[in-house]
Amino acid sequence: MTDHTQTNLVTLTRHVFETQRLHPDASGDLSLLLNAIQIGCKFVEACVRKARLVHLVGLAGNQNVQGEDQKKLDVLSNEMFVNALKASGKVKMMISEEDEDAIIIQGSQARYCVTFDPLDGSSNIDAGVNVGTIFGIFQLKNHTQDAVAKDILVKGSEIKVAGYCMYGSSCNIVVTLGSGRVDGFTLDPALGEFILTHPDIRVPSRGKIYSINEGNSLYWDDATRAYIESLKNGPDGRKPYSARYIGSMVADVHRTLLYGGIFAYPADKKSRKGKLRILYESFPMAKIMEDAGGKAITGTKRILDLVPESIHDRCPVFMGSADDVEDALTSFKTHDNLL
Ligand code: P6P
Repeated sequence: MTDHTQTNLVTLTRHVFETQRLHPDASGDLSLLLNAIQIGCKFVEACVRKARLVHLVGLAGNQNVQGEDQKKLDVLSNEMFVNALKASGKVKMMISEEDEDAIIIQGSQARYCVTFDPLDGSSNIDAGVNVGTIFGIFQLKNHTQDAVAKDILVKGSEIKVAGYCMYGSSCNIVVTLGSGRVDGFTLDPALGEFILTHPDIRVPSRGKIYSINEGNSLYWDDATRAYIESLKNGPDGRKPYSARYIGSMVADVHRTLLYGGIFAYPADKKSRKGKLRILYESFPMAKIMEDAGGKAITGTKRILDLVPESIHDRCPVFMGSADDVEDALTSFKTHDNLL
């Protein structure tokens, strides 16, 4: 009987070190930073997995900067990532969805700012729906003095590393280390390691799925409404697209990345800049989508060309298969839309 046990495992840690070795001038700081992020993801995975058993689910009695009720897991996840990143010694500033102000490490000579949403989609936790952590890593230009929040108000294309961890039936990290490729890793609980399972992910050039909250259609502008209608009626003589919407960005983007199609959270009359936050949702996901061969726009411009006005600034999002996003852009040019 042939033993199929894998003995040459590519773990995320090995993948990061092998990528680092491609850059002789690399300091190794990013590798240590990514190790801290891995620790945070493993902790959150363990908490999400046992949430119902230890009554972690349910409101923590606080509200975050977005005015949303914080769930216990939000609070725990945020604390874990902040502590792990601080302990790495490689972070100068952090921007978290759960903290109103930038978290600045006084006196740090580190070069990196990490933007993250520690538990995106957390309103779905009680229903056992997939939730996730989204992160981006930026190299700060000023790394001699203490950082200030405005140091991270830079163009999205400055992002160096982008990734997410999805907590569901399995725990998956999808990451681009800035070399133009996206790889997926699955946590092996027995080893406590993320193992390469989805090498060099490429998003299909066109899909058959559209993903948007149609409950907001009353507030959409004509451009969004016309484009979505075109998908429902069968664009250019093709079969109508199927609708899939989970309401957890990590889950909706992960499906779009693997299956193709388009995910959208547009600006509308209720949310004039859309809902998704630029620094720790739109930028990281746009970087991943582009490095996997897809596209990501606000409706009129490339998301990675944006410069946020504040650390919790928002933007409209249309991202996914290149041909689908191009079709959306063409459709929008024939209608006036909000942004
Ligand atoms: P809606 C979760 O709160 C989140 O920020 C994203 O994960 C998700 O894509 C979006 O909001 C869902 O928003 O308004 O459709 O429930």
